[in-house]
Amino acid sequence: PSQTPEILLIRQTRPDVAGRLAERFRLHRIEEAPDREALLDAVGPRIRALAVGAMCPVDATLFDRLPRLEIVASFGVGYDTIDVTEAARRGIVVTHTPDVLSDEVADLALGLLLATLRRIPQADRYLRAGRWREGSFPLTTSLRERRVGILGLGRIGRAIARRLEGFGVAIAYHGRTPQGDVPYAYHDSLLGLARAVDTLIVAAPGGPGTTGIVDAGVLAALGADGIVVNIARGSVIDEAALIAALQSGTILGAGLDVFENEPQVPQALIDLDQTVLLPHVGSGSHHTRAAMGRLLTDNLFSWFDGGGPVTPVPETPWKGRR
Ligand code: 8YV
Repeated sequence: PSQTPEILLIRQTRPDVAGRLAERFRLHRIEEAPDREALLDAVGPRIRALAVGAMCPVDATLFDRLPRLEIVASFGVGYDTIDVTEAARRGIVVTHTPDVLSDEVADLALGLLLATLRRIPQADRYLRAGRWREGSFPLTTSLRERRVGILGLGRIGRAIARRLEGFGVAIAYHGRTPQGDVPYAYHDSLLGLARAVDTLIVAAPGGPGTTGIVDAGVLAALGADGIVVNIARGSVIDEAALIAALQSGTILGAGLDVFENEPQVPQALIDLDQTVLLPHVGSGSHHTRAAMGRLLTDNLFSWFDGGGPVTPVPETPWKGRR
């Protein structure tokens, strides 16, 4: 067997990532294989690392085909599509790309919040349609005097909160544990937070613990001026309940960068005038995607240099084995 570690790329198409990895490793690309099963049969037993792209499913069925797998390096901070419990059970380390995208996603969250409140895309469409000559664009709701709740005060939630401080609004949050080092009001239940605010920004990780937690009751508690912004995972919001709440006027509007079944977006959300919808672009700048790519490759280089992973997920801490 060759000494060069062999890496399987799944949904990982960035040329800079593949280029840097190819300097040191032997790469196999699953999407380029005419027959995925045949590729797994042929090279699966030699694969020591996976480099995976956005929202890539990685589970026991795949691990079964990769008996020498040591590490999964994922592109993105969220890893709800990776079975980290199973990885931990098998001694496989999973890495992600935290921190390098927090400011970018937080910037986008504020942009989406303002776009939703002040109807910036709708105003742009109004101008382009030549309607300004007919009269002024209708007045909108405002960020002024709003109380903003953040669901999930992790790295990205904190970056959002820091930006909101500059806007002079009241900030509260809900998460599993109160954070000692922030001046924002903590609510020990999501429903309690929703009752206390009129604007909810979702920044919680996806996965089984958060599926559908923004439900009909939470939405109703925001009230008729309620605005929901989601830059996290579509699964955190009960999308059918959100559509119903928007259609009935239970809440006022929603700004969404993520959806339950991407890239499918329910026609009902598209048909609504009070939604701003983005195609999962939170981290999508040249600057930040390049930084994410560097961190992914740094993890693999460090691992095969014997230095351990740079940014392992907490579920698969490195214990200095290998
Ligand atoms: C995706 C994201 O990884 O980091 C995350 O959790 O959702 C995004 O940054 C991105 O879409 C990858 O292409």
